[in-house]
Amino acid sequence: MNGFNGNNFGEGDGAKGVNGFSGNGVNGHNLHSGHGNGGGNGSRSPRRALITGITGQDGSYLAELLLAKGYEVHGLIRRSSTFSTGRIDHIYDDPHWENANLRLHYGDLTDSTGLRRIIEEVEPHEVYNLGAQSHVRVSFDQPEYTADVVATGTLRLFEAIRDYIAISRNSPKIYQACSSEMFGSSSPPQNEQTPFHPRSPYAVSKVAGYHYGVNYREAYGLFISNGILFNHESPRRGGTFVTRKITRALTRIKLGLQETLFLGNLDAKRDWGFAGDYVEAMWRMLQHDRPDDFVVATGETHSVREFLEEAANVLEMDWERVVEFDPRYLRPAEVDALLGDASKIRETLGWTPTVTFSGLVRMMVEHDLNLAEREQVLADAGHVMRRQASGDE
Ligand code: NAP
Ligand code: F7E
Repeated sequence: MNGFNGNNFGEGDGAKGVNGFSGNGVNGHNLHSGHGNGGGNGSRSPRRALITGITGQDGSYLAELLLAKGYEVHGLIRRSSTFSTGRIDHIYDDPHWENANLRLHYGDLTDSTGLRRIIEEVEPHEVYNLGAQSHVRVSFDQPEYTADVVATGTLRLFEAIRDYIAISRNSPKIYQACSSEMFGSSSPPQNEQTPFHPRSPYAVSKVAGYHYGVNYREAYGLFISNGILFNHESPRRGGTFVTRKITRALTRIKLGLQETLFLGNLDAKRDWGFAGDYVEAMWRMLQHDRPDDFVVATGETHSVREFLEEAANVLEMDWERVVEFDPRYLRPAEVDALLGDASKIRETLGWTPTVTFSGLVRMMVEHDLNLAEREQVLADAGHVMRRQASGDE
């Protein structure tokens, strides 16, 4: 098949996939076998999606959703000295299997030639641009890199798609991951009409990505939908975002694996939803008959302190005895209060969240308690506990 597999993840790694799996994924089983839409060696699937950021929280849920809908899913993956596929190992197919519906390609949003090559090979019908240096605090430490990936990376991707459209008869629909951080200091509630007032290099770069989207829509007629998503969390959330940091630490403290949780500003308020619900909103935006901008949120806001209280209640703990303030977790400029008004997507696309705030906290705590219990078994068996160098976020 015309070089389709030429850039497939795993190419060049000998007989095994790049992760060294010779079977159908990390657990030796494939949750998505049986879709049978044809992989790289058979006839091409009528619905192909390319996801940048597939190894991230949202990328993993979106890949699951699209596979379940029968898509052939392609993901952009960065080369790393350690494996970064932990969130998608359970849906990973051996690329040598003819019916593999999940294909990974080495690439990077800072590398335009690679982006062009992958788009020409995949010939996607839908592109979801989720790749980003997504940590707000880190963006103050690495502003230039953040801009390169989040702002210019978006521009590179749009340009690659524009050139691809010119040489093909295919015009992919594009989802652009924007953020409630773009609203920054604008007063809540925030909706599609609320002015942007970004408060971090990350947020400034997301505003640029948003405007590239609008501009390429107006100038070249590209189908680009901007999803302005408020915070969304899950058991797959990165460990340095405050929700997961709290649920990981409190569960470990509960089992005696850790003593203290150091945090910054407990007064910040966020509109926290469940990531699984939010990827459904992304997909719905691309099934709409025209590109548009949509706020995605729960319409409820809670402080970091309230998240702590809720998590501690599930564990029947007194959080005030174990949490300490550390100024290193404060930001040079803070976003005090976010509360989304998602009326437009509810009325236009029929999207509503299914997981409540307390349901989300419980889901994360129960997951992390299970992780901590496993860690405790290892500790009790005398295995040395591994400390994690997670940085200063
Ligand atoms: P995440 O867990 O941090 O995942 C980010 C993904 O981007 C990872 O797959 C990462 O790859 C990849 N990436 C980083 N730098 C890249 C580069 N230079 N080239 C290609 N890929 C790169 O983020 P998330 O929570 O899933 O969020 C998904 C998107 O939505 C991001 O754009 C984020 O900014 C945006 N967003 C998130 C939220 C939220 O609350 N979660 C809200 C609004 C908007 P590695 O695995 O190799 O690091
Ligand atoms: O911080 C406060 C912190 O890092 C939430 C990203 O997905 O959502 C996320 O950005 C709040 C902030 O998320 C700690 O100051 C207190 O006010 O979990 P976070 P974020 O900055 O809201 C948006 C929508 C995105 O687009 C981003 O990609 O919690 N906070 N103490 C702390 N935050 C962290 N990380 N660590 C602390 O110790």
